[in-house]
Order: sequence, then C-alpha cells, then structure tokens
Amino acid sequence: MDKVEEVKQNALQEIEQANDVATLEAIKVKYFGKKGELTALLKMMGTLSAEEKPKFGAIVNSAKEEVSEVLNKKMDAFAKAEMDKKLQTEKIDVTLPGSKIIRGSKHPLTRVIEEIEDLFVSMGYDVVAGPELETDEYCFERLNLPKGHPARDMQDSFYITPEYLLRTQTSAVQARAMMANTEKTPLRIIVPGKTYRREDDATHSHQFNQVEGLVVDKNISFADLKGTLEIFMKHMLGEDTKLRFRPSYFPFTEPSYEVDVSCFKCGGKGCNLCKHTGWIELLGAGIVHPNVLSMNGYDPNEYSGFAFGTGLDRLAMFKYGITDIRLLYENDVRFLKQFDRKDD
Ligand code: FA5
Repeated sequence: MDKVEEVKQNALQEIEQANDVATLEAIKVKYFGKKGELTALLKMMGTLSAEEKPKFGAIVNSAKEEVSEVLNKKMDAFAKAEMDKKLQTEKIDVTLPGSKIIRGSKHPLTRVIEEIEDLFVSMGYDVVAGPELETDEYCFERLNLPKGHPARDMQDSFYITPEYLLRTQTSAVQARAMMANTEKTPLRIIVPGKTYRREDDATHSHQFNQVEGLVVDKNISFADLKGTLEIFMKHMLGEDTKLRFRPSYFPFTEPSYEVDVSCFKCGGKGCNLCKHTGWIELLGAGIVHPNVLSMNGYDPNEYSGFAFGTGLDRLAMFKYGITDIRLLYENDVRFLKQFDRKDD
C-alpha cells in the first residue's frame, strides 16, 4: 500500500513539474505504459491472497484514476494554450487585397446576344427560351409546315425519333409562346438560342445560334416590322445602316422577306465582304401567316403579327470581322482573347 502511495505521489509531482506536452506524454508511458509503474503494481496482485486482492486492486485503480485525471487536465491546458498562441500569431487580415485572378473574356456570341437582349428589353420585349430537343409539331407543323411539305427540305435536320429533333430554327418557340398566351395579352418576345442543321463549312455550322422576334397584337402591320428591324440593325451595325426588303418565301409568314443591310465595310459601294453588291443578307422576316395564328389559338380576323429571325453567328462574324464560323465553337483562347474588353 505504501508503495502505491509512493508511486502516485511521484507521478503527481512529475506532472506538476512538466512544462510541455512531450514531457507529459513521457510521464504517461512511464506510469501507464505496458511496463509502466502503475501497470506493474496491478501485476503484483498475483502474489497476494484472496482477501488482499480486491482491497489492493481498488487502491491501485483509484491511484490510477487520480493520476490520469490530473495528467489529462494538464494536457488539455497545454493544448488550449497552444491553440491560443496559434490564433494570436496566425491572424488573417481579411482587409488585405486578394491575389489577382486572370480574367477570361466574353465570347463574341455572348456579346451579341446581350446587346440584342438589352435593346429589345428596352422596347418592352420579353426574352423567352424553348427546348433545343423539340417536337416535329412545334418545329414544323404548327408553323404551317405539315409532314411532307416540300419547304421542309430547306432545313436539313437531326431527327432523334420520328417525333423529336434538334430544333432547326428558333421559330419553334413562336408556336409555344402563342399557345401559352391564353389571355391574348400583347405578345412581344425575342428568342435567342441554339439551333441545329446538318451543315458544316466556313459559313455553316451544325450548331449555330439564331434570334427570333415575334409580335402579335391587334393592328400590327408591315410598318411595325420595318421600323423595328431598322432600329435593330442600326443599333447593331451603326446609324448609317440601310435596309432592303426582298420578297421571299417562308411557310409561316405571308408576305415574307429576306432583309439585307447595306455593307458596313464599304458603306454600300461594293467590296469583297459584300461580294461587290453593296448588300449583306442578314434576316428572314414577314407578317405572321393567318394559318399560324389560328393553329396556335388566335383569330386571324382579330389579331395580326410580325416575325423575324436572324443568324447570330453571321451577325457576330460581320460585326467582328471573323472569317470562319468554326472559330466560334473551337474554344481556342487565343481567338477568344482578341475580344477582351476592359469595360465589361
Ligand atoms: C429561318 O430559320 C427562319 N426561321 C427565319 C424566319 C423567322 C423567317 C421568322 C421569317 C420569320 P433561314 O433558314 O434562312 O430562316 O435561317 C436564318 C438564318 O440562320 C440564316 O440567315 C443564317 O444566318 C442562319 N443559319 C442558317 N443555317 C445556318 C448554319 N448551318 N450555320 C450558321 N448559320 C445558319
């Protein structure tokens, strides 16, 4: 019993004098390890009589508990002191300026889309989206292009099933927007988005972008279409831009037009950009066909509308002097860097 008390006192004294965690760890091994002094005392039990054993066991265990409690308390105190020291010395000044991240630049298509959206939103239009995987019904049938119509050949398409295809034109959203507008409030929308056709060369890509415009209300006329497209093109290509409307054919508009803009490189005199004609073809447009109105929930005797659609890639190419459409889709940073602007 005296031996137990002696070992305990020694241990407590050593703990008291310890100045760091390492010393405490050593004390732990010295007393509680496999060959530790308190462990050794328990092993002595084998030499005792049956009556002495429980008494002695209780005394050793209580000594162990006391030493272990004092030891753990001191360990915790050291750990806390260390953490406090760390917090003091490793303070972070969140007000210091951060390290600079090299900025990317906006894709030329994104620039063109944003510019168009800003303009049309300022004129009271909504920007609307539709599915890229579209049904034959919305992409063609509801636009006055029934199955087997010869004008379907004008757009070489990617069909997934006989009923689903990758949309060939944002015009598909015309029908969706008209069907959704059950209250027949004035409809003024633009639809920028991806479109897909089976074509690939310097001016045609299998994936490209269009922006559709649609206005349906009472008393909408060709004058509204002409005025809107003039504002649109002058905003994008410069105030001196002139427009030329040529009769054309689209199944969903009647009358239909191809709209050319005066060449902004030569001002209409003729150059290699406009193939010496002075004009560049940029839009398809027209007055919404009465069949399209009635197929999508509108009475053509009461309502009228205009629609237009343009290739955004082509617009971006002309605006920025890009010669190959494929550059827009290759994600080459050397190409994209050329459109870096500090004012974004
Ligand atoms: C249309 O797609 C009609 N939906 C436009 C329209 C809307 C007419 C509303 C009337 C009323 P078109 O097939 O011409 O029309 O295509 C329009 C524009 O998309 C083209 O002038 C061209 O700039 C662009 N485009 C067409 N195919 C490709 C292609 N493979 N790659 C890049 N641009 C293309």
